[in-house]
Amino acid sequence: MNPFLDIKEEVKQALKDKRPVVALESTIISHGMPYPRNVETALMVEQTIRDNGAVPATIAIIGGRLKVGLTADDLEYFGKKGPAITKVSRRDIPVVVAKQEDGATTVAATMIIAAMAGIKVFATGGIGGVHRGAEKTMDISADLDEFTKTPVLVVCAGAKAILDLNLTMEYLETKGVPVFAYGTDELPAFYTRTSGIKAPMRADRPAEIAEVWKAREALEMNTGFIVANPIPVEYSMSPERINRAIEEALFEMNGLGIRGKETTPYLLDKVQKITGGDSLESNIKLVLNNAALAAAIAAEIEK
Ligand code: PSU
Ligand code: MN
Repeated sequence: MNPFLDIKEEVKQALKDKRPVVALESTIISHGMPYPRNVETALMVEQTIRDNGAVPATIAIIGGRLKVGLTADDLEYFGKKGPAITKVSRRDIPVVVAKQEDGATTVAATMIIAAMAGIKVFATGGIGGVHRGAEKTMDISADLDEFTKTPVLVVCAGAKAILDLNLTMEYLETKGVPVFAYGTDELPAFYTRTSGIKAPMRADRPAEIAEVWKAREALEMNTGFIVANPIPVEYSMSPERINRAIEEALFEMNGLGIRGKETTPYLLDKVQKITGGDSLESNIKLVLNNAALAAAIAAEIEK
């Protein structure tokens, strides 16, 4: 066992008994939503996973320890401290561990720690991707490369339109990452159910995805999977409205010269402000929807 890992007793027991466990990230809490909705959401997501028969394991770094399973006090701490906590992706893990600091883990970093603990399934809202204008900026999230080397299945609601979805899909194809659209032929785009982009693969039941996962295991391929689960119709937003907000946020960001790891948190916050919080409501609902599907897939994998 990795000497830096601290797995919560409940999670440890579930893994030992081969019961379903679902990992959750902490950057979505600190950098993805405002306080106190971020903490409320984190608690609701954990409850949704329990209601669907799995054990939740929110992942973060506290005092340099890799924590798998947080307490309600930990969630409050991360939510309240917000963007003052270091956002940790793959490259940052050894630095934060060496300095014994706190870190909020992105999708990439959460996948790494989940895999160390033996957790196979992870639920979130949106993953990072290839940013618009990446042919000049080369801004491609480290999340995408993580799927080439870390075998964790991530349930998300597609990628946000702050990204270039076509380039993101091309990149994932090149890298050999399976992407399933759940119950649809089209790639969902986070706030909206449609994107105009045909999904490479479609799955209609958790058992279908679990079967492909088991084939991957048998083949000993260290590839992660992406399951893109469309936002429920009743919470989806108008594409015109959300795209206008995104255009405005991108314009302001370019004017400010924001780069690197700051771009995604800046855009998420700006879009929430421009839409007067409506996008936040949709965001919360889609995360809960993803948590339920992730629990169902985790249960099928352990069957
Ligand atoms: N997209 C969202 N919400 C989020 C994120 C992305 O819709 O909260 C967060 C996730 O933690 C993701 C990270 O892993 O942003 C990606 O950051 P970057 O683009 O800097 O890799
Ligand atoms: Mn980036």
